[in-house]
Amino acid sequence: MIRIDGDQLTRELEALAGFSDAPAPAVTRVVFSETDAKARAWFKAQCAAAGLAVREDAVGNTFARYAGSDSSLPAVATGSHIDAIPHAGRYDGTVGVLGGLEAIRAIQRAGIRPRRSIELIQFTSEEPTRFGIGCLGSRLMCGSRDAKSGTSLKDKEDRTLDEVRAAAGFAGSLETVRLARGHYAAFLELHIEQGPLLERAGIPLGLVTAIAAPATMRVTIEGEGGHAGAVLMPDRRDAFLAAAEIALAVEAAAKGTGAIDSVGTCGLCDIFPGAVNSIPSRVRMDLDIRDIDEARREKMLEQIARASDEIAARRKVKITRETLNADPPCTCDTRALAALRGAAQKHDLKFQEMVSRAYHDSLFMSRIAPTAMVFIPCRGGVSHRPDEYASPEAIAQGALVLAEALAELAA
Ligand code: HGY
Ligand code: MN
Ligand code: MN
Repeated sequence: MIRIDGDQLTRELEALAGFSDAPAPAVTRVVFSETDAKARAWFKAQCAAAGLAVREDAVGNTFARYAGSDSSLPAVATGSHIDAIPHAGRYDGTVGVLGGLEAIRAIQRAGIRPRRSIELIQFTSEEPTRFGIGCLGSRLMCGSRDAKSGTSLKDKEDRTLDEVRAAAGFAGSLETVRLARGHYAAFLELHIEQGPLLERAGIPLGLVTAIAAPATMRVTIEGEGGHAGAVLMPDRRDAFLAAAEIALAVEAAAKGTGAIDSVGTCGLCDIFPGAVNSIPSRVRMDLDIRDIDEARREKMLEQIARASDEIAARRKVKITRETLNADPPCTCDTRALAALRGAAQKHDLKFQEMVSRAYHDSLFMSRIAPTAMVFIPCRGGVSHRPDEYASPEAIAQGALVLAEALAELAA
């Protein structure tokens, strides 16, 4: 009988939340920071204590394997991320990593020796915070990005991914991160919903059937700086005011599709030179545009591009656009979903099928393995905020369903 040790899982989530560059209850844990290194070391020790074989690849994806009886068979995998955006919560990603660890331990405690190995993965840099693109570890794993990322991706200090990962102790060619389709027999990810639907419906589990298509557009606006008091308004080419109109164009594009699944915002806006009494001469803004329908998302991007060209001409500023990522959505695998559904039914747990509006490493793992996700409710649907919260019983239920599904797929 598979049983989850909810108390240990809660203690481990608390311990992991302690590795943070922001005061509790917020969590900030940016990839390859000192704090991230400490959290990684702690996590690897927890996996070793469970008797798992631990390895890391060239970009810091961490793999902890419970050996099955037939090592020639592709393993079944589960996992998520432990990096956290600034001033985030303590459950995004970590529930899937530590819930996956507890699921494996519960399978071990039940005396189950699966035929297929079960591998827990902690993906590097699921959040776009440091290198501007999300799911870096799983993108390199599935081939959505290649080794050129090592030099093309840079952080705010203009340090390349290769420099930063080497300083964090991860060497070797990024080519070696790539895993072939078929490397895993299936991939499952447990995650908080990061939305309000499960809590509103009073349903403890969500079976994710599809994951929305994310895109990030970087817009750079060059106007003319100057003294905020001395330059008269007719003579100004204020880069931030052009950026403000672009941000409103993002909202208009998302609201204009008529579909509730179209969303967009500007989450990053750097103003140069950044002094209250200096007219912004340059602005860099990153736009986050998503939809579960890829064609509709593309139309939003086109509309925003046209709007920014009109704004540039009217305000006599120079605007350049770069698409950092524009990924297709994914649909989850029916067999992997069936394993999760069977696990929920085995324990009389109600569930609803739903799409994920957040992206996850599953979006990329689905390119190389049959993939599905299981969601648990989070209070008020809040996430990416210090007041993000999932109850111990919801987390334990998610880990139980994950454990049963893993055991079934690995049998
Ligand atoms: O932004 C996302 O969807 C994910 O939480 N990184
Ligand atoms: Mn997140
Ligand atoms: Mn996440």
